Amino acid sequence: MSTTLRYLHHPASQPCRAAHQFMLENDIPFELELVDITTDINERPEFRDKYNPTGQVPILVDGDFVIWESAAIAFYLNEKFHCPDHWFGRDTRQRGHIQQFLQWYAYTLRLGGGAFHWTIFAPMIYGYDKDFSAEIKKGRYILYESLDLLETYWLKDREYLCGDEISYADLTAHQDLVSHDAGKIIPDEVWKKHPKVRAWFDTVAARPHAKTVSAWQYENVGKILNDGVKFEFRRKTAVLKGTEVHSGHNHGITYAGQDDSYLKEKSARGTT
Ligand SMILES: N[C@@H](CCC(=O)N[C@@H](CS)C(=O)NCC(=O)O)C(=O)O
Repeated sequence: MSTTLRYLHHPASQPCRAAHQFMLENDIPFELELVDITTDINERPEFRDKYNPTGQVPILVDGDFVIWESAAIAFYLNEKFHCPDHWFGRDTRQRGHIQQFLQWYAYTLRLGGGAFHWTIFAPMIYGYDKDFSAEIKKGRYILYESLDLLETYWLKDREYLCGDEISYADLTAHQDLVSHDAGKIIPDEVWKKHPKVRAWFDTVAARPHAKTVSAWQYENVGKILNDGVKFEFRRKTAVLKGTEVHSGHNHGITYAGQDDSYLKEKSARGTT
């Protein structure tokens, strides 16, 4: 018996957009269900018990099977629907390479999303009188480091991140940069120093489904930046967990990038 797939998501979420785009690109039938993460609905015990103990989206419900983590969702669907091999790799090496990217991404580019979150959404969650400069600095540091590696390693001699064809790695990384692009987090001079990343970003952005899933982000972040629109967040917790700066929690050990030295050094070298 076939069941209708339910995809629980929010369009402001980079991982949600990536798996969403994967489903659209592969004509996978599903029903879209909005989880309003501007409220605390996803933090409630009943939501966590039923769907995801971390409370995060995206979540895929396939009958009595529930799976979360965007890359795992796409991987599951890739197998279930026998999608073209290029998405998760045609051979052992390419499959390994794509997994390598996804794991690298999770602790680099993804956490660099803090630069966006703490600049654009955090004031609406915690108040405009709060100082998020430490979080933003940390996010930018990780983001710029990630951009450097995208430029000099992942895209060094190929059109896409893991080869000459698009893979899930491209969808996930692209959607992270969509948020930065919409939030004008990456200055023009930094884009200019990463021409391969820029060309790759534009190539992936030109895919019709990229536009479909990114439209909400560009439109609404545009309203925040250009028209001073403020969204009401009925929650007082970070939407991008893992990107907060907890100065007292690391026994006073400073993390690289806590001061401006990295950013200054990079701009002195002309690399950011
Ligand atoms: N590693 C996860 C990250 C998911 C994630 O960060 N989701 C965020 C939105 S971008 C979320 O649900 N935030 C709401 C919350 O944490 O309460 C994935 O790839 O699915």
